[in-house]
Amino acid sequence: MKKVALVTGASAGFGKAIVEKLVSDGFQVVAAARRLEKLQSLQAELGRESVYPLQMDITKTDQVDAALASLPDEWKAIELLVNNAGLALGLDKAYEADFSDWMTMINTNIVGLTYLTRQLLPQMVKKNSGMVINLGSTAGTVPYPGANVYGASKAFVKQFSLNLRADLAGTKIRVTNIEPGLCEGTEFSNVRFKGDDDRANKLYQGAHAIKPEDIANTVSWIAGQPEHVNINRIEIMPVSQSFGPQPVYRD
Ligand code: 8X3
Repeated sequence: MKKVALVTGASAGFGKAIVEKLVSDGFQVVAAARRLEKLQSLQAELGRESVYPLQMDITKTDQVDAALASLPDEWKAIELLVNNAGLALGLDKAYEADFSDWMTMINTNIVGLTYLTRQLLPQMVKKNSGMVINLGSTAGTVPYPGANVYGASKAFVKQFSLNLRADLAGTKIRVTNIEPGLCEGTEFSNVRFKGDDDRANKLYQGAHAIKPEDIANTVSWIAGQPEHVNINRIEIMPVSQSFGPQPVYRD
């Protein structure tokens, strides 16, 4: 029998590429997102036996409960949870940022991710088998102006991932935090800049940024490790991106 994975944010970007890769690796994938028509296209592309479209908004706990309860029996035994859904909104300084943007990031990147994980972990613990792969960010480690709540939410995801490992000690369940840097080919910057596509496109010009396929390959590699191996964290940047000096402002 094929193993079942559940991927959130599966309608586009990383999530879609991860679904495609996991299906080619032999998983049956529950593809979860808000946009049902995009999930249905993915199912049409990859086959009904390989993809199950699951419409849900992970910020709405009642929708998550109802969606999980609606899964047919052959799609219920989720062995691999990929918590990919998340977003950045705005790049404004903390004293100018829109508080409702902060709440949306907190509700998606933190509340949604933790709720779904909490709902699926008991069945993994009961079977003593499973894997959780979270999508963090380099922004969870490297501060930068305007990252305020986005970076902090990804720092949460990093520490939550590591703390899950602590709680799951003695079980065979594995947890990984993938921490990408600059990535193109997703809706990330178009969402962050609220539809200012020119600004989003400029960010990637000449940068040869990471692509969704790079992250999908990483998920596939992690999922393919022997069962005694846990990849705790993996940080991935394009070669074009590196580190700079810390600024010092002087009088
Ligand atoms: C994406 C990386 O640098 O845009 O999480 O915050 S960055």
